[in-house]
Amino acid sequence: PRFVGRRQSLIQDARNERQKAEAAAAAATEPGEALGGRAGKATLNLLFTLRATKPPALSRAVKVFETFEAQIYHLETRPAQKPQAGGPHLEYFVRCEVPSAALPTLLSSLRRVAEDVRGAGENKVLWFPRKVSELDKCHHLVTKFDPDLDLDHPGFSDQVYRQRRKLIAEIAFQYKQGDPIPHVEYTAEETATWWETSTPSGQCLWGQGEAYIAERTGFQLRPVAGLLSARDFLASLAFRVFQCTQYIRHASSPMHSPEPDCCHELLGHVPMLADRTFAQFSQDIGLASLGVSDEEIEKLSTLYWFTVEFGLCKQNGEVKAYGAGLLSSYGELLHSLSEGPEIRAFDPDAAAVQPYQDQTYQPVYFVSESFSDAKDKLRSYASRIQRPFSVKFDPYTLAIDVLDSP
Ligand code: HBI
Ligand code: NLE
Ligand code: FE
Repeated sequence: PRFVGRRQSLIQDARNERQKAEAAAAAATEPGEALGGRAGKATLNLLFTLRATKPPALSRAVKVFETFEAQIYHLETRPAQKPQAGGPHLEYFVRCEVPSAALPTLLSSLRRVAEDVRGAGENKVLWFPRKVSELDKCHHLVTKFDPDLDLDHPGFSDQVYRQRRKLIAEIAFQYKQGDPIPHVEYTAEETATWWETSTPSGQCLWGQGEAYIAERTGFQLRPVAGLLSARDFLASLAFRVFQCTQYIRHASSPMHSPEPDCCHELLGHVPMLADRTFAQFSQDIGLASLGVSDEEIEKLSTLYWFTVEFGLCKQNGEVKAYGAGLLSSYGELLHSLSEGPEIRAFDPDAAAVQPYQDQTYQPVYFVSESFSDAKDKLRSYASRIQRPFSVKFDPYTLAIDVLDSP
C-alpha cells in the first residue's frame, strides 16, 4: 500500500478523489456505474470502522487487502460521519482496485475484522442541478416514440418528417439556459396540423405562451429535443422551467400523439402553468424529485402522469379535465368525461403506484377536490420521501439551497 505522509495532502487527495467519483456518478446513467475499473478489476471506495484492539485492528484490515491482491490507492483515517456515543469516532476510507473475482471474499473477510463495512458511494446523494444554468446538463433523452426508431411512429416512413425532426432537435441541443427561445418557421403543413389539433380549444403560440406564463407564475419554457428521462424532466420543474418540445406531430394523426409535441405543450401545459396553485404543485413535484432514488423517481413520474398529464378536478360541483394530455387530445378529453373510464378520488399514495400505459386512452383517472387540495396532499406525500437533506428554492438566485438534515 502507498501511504502519503502529510495529512493535508491526504485530505486534498480524498477531496479530489471524491470530486472525481461524484463527477463519474453524475456522468453515469446508472448509480452503480460509478464503480468503474479496468477489465477484470473493480475499483472500490470503501468505508469501515474499527474497534480499539491489540494488535491494532488496522493492520489486520490492511492484511485482508494484501491477501486479495488489492491495490490500495488511498487510505485515510477521518472523523466518523455519524459518531455514536461510546462507538468509534474514527472511520477508514479506502480507495482500491481489486480483481473482480476476489471482491465477494474480500468483503466478507473484511467484515470479520472491521465493522460497518460499506461502499462510500452508497449513502451519497445522486447528482442533481442546484443552479438553473445546470439544467443544460439535464438533457438525457429516452428513445421512445422516436420517429427514427419506432416502427409504429406515424412519421416512421416519412423521410421528410424525420429530417424536419432532426433539424428542430438540433435547435434544442444547441440551446443554453437563458438564450431567447429560438425561432422556428413552421411550414404550411405544420400550421395546418396545429389548427386541426387546436380547433376545439383555444390557440396560443410559443412566444405569446412564454410571456403569458412568465407574467403569471414565473414559469419559463426551454426547448427540448424529445422525451427526457423522468429525472431530468422533473428536476427542471424544481426551477419553474418547463422543458418544451418544439416540433409538430405528424400530419397523419392530428387528434392523438403518443409523444409530447408543440401542440400538446401549448394547448395542454402552457394554460395550466399560468395558474398559481397549479404552478406551485408542478414545482413541488420537481423539488421532491431532487436526489431521490430511481424507485421514487418512478413514483413521482407516475403521480405526474395522473395529475399534470391526465388529472381531473372538481370545480363548482362539476368534474373538469385539467391534465395537459387531455386538453391537447380532443378524443381523450371526451373519453375522460364519459361513462367509460373508472374515476377515483385523488390519493397520491395510490396514484404513485397505479399502472398506466401511454399508447392509448387511460382506463383510470383520478379526480381532485381542488388544486389546493391536490397540492396539500402532494406536499404530505413528498414529506414522507426519505432524503438525508431538504431543499429550498431561492427565487432571487434561481438556485436550490440544500440543507442537511440533522
Ligand atoms: N420529457 N420532454 C418531455 N416531456 C414530458 O412530458 C416528459 C418527459 N420525460 C418524462 C416524462 N414526461 C414523464 O416521465 C413524466 O411522468 C415525468
Ligand atoms: N396524447 C396527447 C396528445 O395527443 O396531445 C399527448 C400526451 C403526451 C404525454
Ligand atoms: Fe405533457
